[in-house]
Amino acid sequence: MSVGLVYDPLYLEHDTGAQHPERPERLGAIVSHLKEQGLWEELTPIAIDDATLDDLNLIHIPELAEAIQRFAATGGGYIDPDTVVSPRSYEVALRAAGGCLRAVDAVLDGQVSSAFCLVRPPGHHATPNRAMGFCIFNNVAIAAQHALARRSLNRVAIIDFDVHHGNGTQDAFYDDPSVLYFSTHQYPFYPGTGHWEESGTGEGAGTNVNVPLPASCGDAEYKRVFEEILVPVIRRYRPDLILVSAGFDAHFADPLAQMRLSAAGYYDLAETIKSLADELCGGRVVFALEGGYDLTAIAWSAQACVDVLLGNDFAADPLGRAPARPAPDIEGLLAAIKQANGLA
Ligand code: OKP
Ligand code: ZN
Repeated sequence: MSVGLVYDPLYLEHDTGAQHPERPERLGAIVSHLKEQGLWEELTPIAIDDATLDDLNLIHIPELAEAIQRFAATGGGYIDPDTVVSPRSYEVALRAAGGCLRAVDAVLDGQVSSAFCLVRPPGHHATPNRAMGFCIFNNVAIAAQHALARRSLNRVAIIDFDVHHGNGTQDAFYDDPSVLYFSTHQYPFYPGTGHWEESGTGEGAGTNVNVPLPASCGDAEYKRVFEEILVPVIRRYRPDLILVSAGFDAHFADPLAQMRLSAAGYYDLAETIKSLADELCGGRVVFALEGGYDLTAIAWSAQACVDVLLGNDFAADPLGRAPARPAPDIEGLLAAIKQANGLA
């Protein structure tokens, strides 16, 4: 069972400035942690290249790439209050998307059984026509559409456990039944979308499943959401491939959000995803990094996912479980979501 890894030092060259949470040190922390833990050498490096304009155009309007390229070439700056383009950001963003594309190919070719992509900038907020929320191109959406359009898959499931709603991915596939988009996220929160009533339109009706959670949900709440909603929804959908928008910003130590997952909680979520992949699509699953801004939390949470893919036990982390607090009541919310999705 070989587990592929996508990483390129070019990913460090997207320069967001000293104050920005989405900084190169995020990848540095994960890479050095995986090396210290002896996991780096257990992973199979996947050869990558840059996404082409044709690849980007699987999801984005051609004007987006043109605008980013021009902006970067003229020195860059902020595209929105959160999103920086530095002089090398265009080439880095092309390689982030390219990394996810090659990971999907490596899994579909049977070169590796599963893969983890350590990429930046992240992608899930990038819509077909705009970059936003730290994201330039939608790495996971592009990889999903590549699998469908070029590798003749029929159905791809995208599981997005980043604490923010992946509005860009939702937009890309809102009317498309060949992609199931499932997201857990803090709600209400940035970017404002992700209500459970946003369920898809036209042929895509019912293939967009949002689980908008109140702040303070932790390991127990997420486990329940995965068991009671994710598992039946994915089983019913029968994907040919699972992609994961793996954001580690629902960790209790994250500075941007107010959820309470631990690395052990992430291990459980990844185990559920891995067993769905084993049951439904020959284990074919690709994780791609999205957010997560506490360096210790993301290093151990990324390890938790890698350990699941490698078949290793959970490695106890120094942060441990979130300090005890009253659990938020998600009973009514889950009942409504089950009802809306025909699971009740
Ligand atoms: C990217 B990813 C209000 C604050 C918005 C943007 C957060 C982007 C998160 N302007 N902050 O999903 O982790
Ligand atoms: Zn996020």
